[in-house]
Amino acid sequence: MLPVSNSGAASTTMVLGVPVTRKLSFVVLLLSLGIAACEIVAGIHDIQLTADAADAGDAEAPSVDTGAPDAAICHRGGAAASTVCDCAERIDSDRDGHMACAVDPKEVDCNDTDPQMHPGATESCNGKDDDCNGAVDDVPALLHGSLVAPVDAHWAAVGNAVLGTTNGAQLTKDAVGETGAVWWSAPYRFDAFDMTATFAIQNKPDGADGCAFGWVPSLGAPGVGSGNGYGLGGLGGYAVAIDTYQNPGEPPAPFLKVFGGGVDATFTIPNVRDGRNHTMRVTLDAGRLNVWIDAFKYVTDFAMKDYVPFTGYWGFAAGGGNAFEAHYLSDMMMTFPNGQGCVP
Ligand SMILES: [Ca+2]
Ligand SMILES: [Ca+2]
Ligand SMILES: [Ca+2]
Ligand SMILES: [Ca+2]
Repeated sequence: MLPVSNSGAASTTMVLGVPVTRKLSFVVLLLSLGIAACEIVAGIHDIQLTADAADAGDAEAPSVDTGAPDAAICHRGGAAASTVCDCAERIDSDRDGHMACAVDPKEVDCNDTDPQMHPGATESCNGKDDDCNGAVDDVPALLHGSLVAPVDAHWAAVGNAVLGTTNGAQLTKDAVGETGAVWWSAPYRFDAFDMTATFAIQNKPDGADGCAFGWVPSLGAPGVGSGNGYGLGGLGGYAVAIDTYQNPGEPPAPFLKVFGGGVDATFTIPNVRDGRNHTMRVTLDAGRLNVWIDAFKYVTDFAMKDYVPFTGYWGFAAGGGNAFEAHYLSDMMMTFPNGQGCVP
């Protein structure tokens, strides 16, 4: 074994005929020669996270820790390791302050050759797991595009819906048998979301059938269902609807309806069929639904029975039949707070 000082103090040593003025440089030299530094400093020195005074003014890498050795089980690459980190793994090669192996799994550098990737980094849409949390491009998504001209290119109108009017989208006209919807034309995973829509329903007491925010697994073809489902009929998935037609056993119209899967529930709300703008906010998290109308909460932690997150599309639809009315959507915004990926 080669001689080495463990004091941490600067010293001059001859190694393989080369004068090494500092222990740091000595270890670096050994590493560069392919000699495991642990052989020399086993149980005594770890690799340091940041430059120390001895590093001042040079660009040595990797750097060396003169502190106490690690003894705990470490983690590497996001998985628990069965052994302590070996010496080579305790090198902060890219000098971003994190190593490829660490006791705390949250501190593991998932790419020790990329200084932009490390725990605590900001995730961005670049195909990399910047923050080393195990998910690539898990960027919280805020989706908000104009429904008035110029209309955001993400919006797709189907059925009788018309985008880009002065009030946004007109989903149905005051005419028999109209159905229409607007969809954000990119798929997202519906595990948790926070959606707010601004809608208006024609002031027509004998109108029908209503409008709905829907999140569905597929838009199908032509991407809009029958009027007998607020423009969502046949698409599956889930919806929160303003129902404007009172069938037997239902609350006075308009009322709130939550349906899809094994869920079918109604809730009483104030009259929003008055030709004015109203807001609907819907949040879903861990299979629990909350709904606000005009900032008042009418559905609180409603359990969506057997809800399983799925990937699909979200939008706002409306429909009528032999009874009918006009429906409008002037604004709609969706947030996926848990990180859903980049906006396509
Ligand atoms: Ca690193
Ligand atoms: Ca890194
Ligand atoms: Ca990530
Ligand atoms: Ca990324």
